[in-house]
Amino acid sequence: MIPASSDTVSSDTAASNTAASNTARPDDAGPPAADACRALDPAEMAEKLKLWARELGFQQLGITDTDLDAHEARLNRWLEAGYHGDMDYMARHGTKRTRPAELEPGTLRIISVRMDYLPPEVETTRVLAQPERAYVARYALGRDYHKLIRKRLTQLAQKLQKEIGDFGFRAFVDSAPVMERALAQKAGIGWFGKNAMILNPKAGSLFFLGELYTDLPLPVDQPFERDHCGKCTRCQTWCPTGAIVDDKVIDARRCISYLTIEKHGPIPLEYRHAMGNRVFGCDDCQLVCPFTRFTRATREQDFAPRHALDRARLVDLFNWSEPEFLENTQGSAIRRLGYERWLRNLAVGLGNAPFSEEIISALRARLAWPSDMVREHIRWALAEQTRKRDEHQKPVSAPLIEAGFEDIIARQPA
Ligand code: B12
Ligand code: SF4
Ligand code: SF4
Repeated sequence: MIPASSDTVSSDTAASNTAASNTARPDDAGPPAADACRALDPAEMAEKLKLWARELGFQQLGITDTDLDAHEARLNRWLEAGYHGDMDYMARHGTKRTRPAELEPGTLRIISVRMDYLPPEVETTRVLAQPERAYVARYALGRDYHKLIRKRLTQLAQKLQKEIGDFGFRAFVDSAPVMERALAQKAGIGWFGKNAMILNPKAGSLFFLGELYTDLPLPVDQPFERDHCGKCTRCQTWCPTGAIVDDKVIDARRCISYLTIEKHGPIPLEYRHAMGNRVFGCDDCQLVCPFTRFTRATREQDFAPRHALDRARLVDLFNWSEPEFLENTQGSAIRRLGYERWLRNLAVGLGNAPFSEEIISALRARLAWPSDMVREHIRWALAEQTRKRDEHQKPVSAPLIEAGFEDIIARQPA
C-alpha cells in the first residue's frame, strides 16, 4: 500500500476528502501479510471484521477480489457515450479505477461496507409535494459522511492490526477512482437496480458505500447474483428528467443530482421545470422503489438534519447571505457547491414555486448579483413567477403523492 497521493482525487466534491487513511508497510517490515504467521487465520479475520463492522456502525460488510473486467468494459462504454458530462475525473485515471492493484499496489482484497443514512422522522415525498419548500437529498442533511466513514474504516483496520500485527490497507469513500458499486455487488452487499443503485432486499438503497483495499488474503464472499427488480420499471418511468436511459445506465447529464451538485455552468432550460424543488441532489428513483420501504433509520447523530434542511422554505435558504451560507454549511457536503451554485439551484426552485410576493421580492433583491449565471437564473425565476401570477395561480400538484407513493419515515434500527 502506498501513502495517499494526489492522483487519488477524483471528484471535485472530494477535494478535502482524498487523504485516505493509510498504514503503509515500512520497507523493513518483513514478509507480506500473506506469508506472515498470524494470530488468526484468514477465515477468522473475516469473521472478526464482520463483527467489528457492526460495532462500528456499519450495517453490512463483504469481501471481494480485485477482478473488475466486466465493469471496465461497461465503464468505458459509459464514458464513450459521454454520459459523464463535465465530470472529467471519471475519465482521468486510466485503468486505476477498474484495476484496484494499479491504484494501490499490493491490493489483494477489497472489504466493502454499507452505512444507512436516513435519519428517523425525516420526511421525503411530503416535502417534494410542498413546492415552496426545498428538497435536499436525504444523504446531505447532516455532516459530510466522507470523514465519518473513512474514520470508522480506519478504526476497523486498526482493530485487526491489534490482533494480527501490521498489514497494508487504505480506506476509500466516494472520493477516489474506485468502482464502489461494482465492488459492493461482488462483495454480496446488494444488486444493481435498474436505477443503477446498489439495493439490498432488506434495506433498500439509502446507504453509503465505503471500502478498505488490503493486502490480506481474506476469503471472498459470494457476489449478490439475484436481480430482484424483476419486471418493475418504476424508477425508469418516474425519473423526472429521463436520466435512466437503459437498465442500470444513467446519463448523468440529465440527472438532477448531477445538474444540482456536479454541474458548474447554467442549468439547461429543458430540465428546470422538471427539477421542481430539488435544490441539492435527487432521491426520486429511490423513493419510488418498492424496496425503499425497508429502509431503517440511522443512529448516527452526524446524519441528523442541520438548520432544518429537511424542511426549510426555499425563500429562507435563498435569503442566506454568503457568510450565513458558509457558517450553516460548515462540515456539510453542501458547502463544496459554493454560494453561487447554491443561489443558482434555489433560483430554479423559486421559479417552480407557487406565485408569492415574498419570493418575487427576494429574487428582485438579488438581481444585481455579480455573477451572470446567477442573474440569468433569477431572471428566469422572476419570469416564471410573474407568469403564474398572471395566470391566477393554478392549484399546486403533488405528483408523487397523487401517484400513491407514501412517505418513508424510516423506522429505528432493530
Ligand atoms: C459519478 C457518480 C455519480 C454521478 C453519476 C451516477 C452514475 N450512475 O454513475 C451522479 C452525479 C449523477 C451521481 C448521482 C447519485 N449518486 Co453517485 N456516485 C458517483 C461515483 C463517484 C462514481 C459512480 C461511477 O463509477 N459511475 C460510472 C458508471 C459506469 O458506473 P455505475 O453507474 O455504477 O454503472 C454500473 C452499472 O451500470 C453496472 N451494470 C451495467 N449493466 C450491468 C449488467 C449487470 C448484469 C451488472 C451486474 C451490472 C451492470 O456496471 C456499471 C459499471 O460498474 C460513486 C462513488 C464511486 N467512486 O464509485 C458515487 C455513488 C455511486 N453515488 C451514490 C449516491 C448516493 C448517489 C445519489 C443517490 C445522490 C443523490 N441523492 O443525489 C445519486 C443517484 C443517481 C443514480 N441513480 O445513480 C452512492 C451510491 C450508493 C448505493 N446505494 O448505490 C455512491 C456509491 C457514493 C457512496 N460512496 O456511497 N453519482
Ligand atoms: S437521481 Fe433523480 S434525476 Fe437522477 S436518475 Fe434518479 S430520479 Fe432520475
Ligand atoms: S424501482 Fe423497481 S426497477 Fe427500479 S430499482 Fe427499484 S425494484 Fe428495481
